[in-house]
Amino acid sequence: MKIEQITLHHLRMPLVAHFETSFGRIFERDCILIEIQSEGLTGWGECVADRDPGYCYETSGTAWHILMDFVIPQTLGQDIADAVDFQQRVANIRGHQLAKAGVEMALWDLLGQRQGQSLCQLFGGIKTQVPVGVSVGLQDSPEILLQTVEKYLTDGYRRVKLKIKPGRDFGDTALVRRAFPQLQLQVDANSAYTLETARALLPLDELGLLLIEQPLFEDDIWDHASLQKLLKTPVCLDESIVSPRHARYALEMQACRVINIKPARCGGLAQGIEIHEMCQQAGIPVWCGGMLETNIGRASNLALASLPNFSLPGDISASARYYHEDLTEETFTLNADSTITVPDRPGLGVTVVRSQVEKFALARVTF
Ligand code: OSB
Ligand code: MG
Repeated sequence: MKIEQITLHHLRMPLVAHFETSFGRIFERDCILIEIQSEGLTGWGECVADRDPGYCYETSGTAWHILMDFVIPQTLGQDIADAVDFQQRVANIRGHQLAKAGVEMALWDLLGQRQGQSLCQLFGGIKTQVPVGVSVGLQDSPEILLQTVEKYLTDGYRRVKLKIKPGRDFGDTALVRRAFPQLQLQVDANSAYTLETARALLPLDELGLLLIEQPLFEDDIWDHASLQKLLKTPVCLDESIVSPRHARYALEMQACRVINIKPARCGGLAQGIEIHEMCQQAGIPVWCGGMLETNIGRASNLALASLPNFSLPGDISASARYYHEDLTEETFTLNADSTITVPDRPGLGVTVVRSQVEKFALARVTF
C-alpha cells in the first residue's frame, strides 16, 4: 500500500458523563485520528492517548509529536505491505505504543478495504457478536454508585467493572455485590496500590469477583506475582502489558491469571493478536479492554474481540455510553444478550462523518 497522504486530527469530545478513576476525573476525552490516503482508498485509525498522562506516560501532545516528527516521516511515500511491515519500520522508535497503534489501525482499515475483508475476517475472528460489559467510574456517593450500576443493568449490561482506589475499594464493591448477588462483577485499581497497601484488597476475595485488574504499579510485574499468591480471585494485568514480551514475563512469573488486551497499549493490533495466541496456548483467558474510544476504535476492538480466546466480556460498551454524538454513520447498540455485533463490512466497517470530525477538532495537519 503506497502511503500517499496522512492527516492528523486532534479531537476533544465531551463525555456523556464524567469518568473517574484512581488517577483522576475527566469530563471530555482527547484522541488523535489518523487518516491515510492510499491508492484511491481512505483508512482511519484512532490514537487513544488522552490529554493527561494518568493512565500511561503518553498524551495527545506526545503522540502528536511522535507521529509528526518520527512515525510519519518514516512511512509517508513508502509502500507498506501490512501491519508487520509497518511495525518493523517503526521499531527504532522506542515506546510510544499508542502513537504507533493509531497508524497501524488505519493500515489495517486500508488492507481490509483492499482485500474486501472485514478486520474480523483478516484476524481470523470466529464470533459475529461479542459479550460486553460496562466500566463504571468512581461515584460521589454510595447511593449514586448503586443508581448508576442499576441504570446500566436496565440498559442490559450483564457484566460490570467498578473502578476502585485506596479507601474506596471493599466498601463500594461489597455494596454492589449485596445489591446484585448474581452480577458478573470485577474491579480495576489502575495501579493505585503498593504490595503493602494492597492488603486492603484481600477481603475482596469473598465477593465472588471475576478478577481484580491492575492493582499495583504499571511497571511492576514482579510484585503482582506476590499478590496473586495471596488471592483466590484472578489478578488481571492491563497497564503492565505493553508488549508481547511483557505478556510472556507475566505468564512465566504467574503474575496474573487473566490479561486485558488493549491493542493500543501494546503498539497495535498485530501485537494484540500475538498476545491472544500466547495466552491461548498458556490457558490464560483474555478480554478486550477499552479506552473510551470513539466508534472508530470501537470497531477495531469488536473485531479483535471476535477471536476465540476472548472468553470474558470486553469493556466495549454501546456508543451511547460514551458520547452524545459519535464520528460514524453507524451506531453500536447493545443486543438483548449483552453482546455487540461485530462489523462485517470491509476494513473497520464504519463510515466516518467528516462534519463530526470537524466539529470536535482542535487541530489538523496534512502531510
Ligand atoms: O483502565 O481500563 C482502564 C478508560 C480509560 C483509561 C483506562 C481504562 C478505561 C476504562 C474504560 O476502564 C473502558 C471503556 O472504554 O469502556
Ligand atoms: Mg484497566
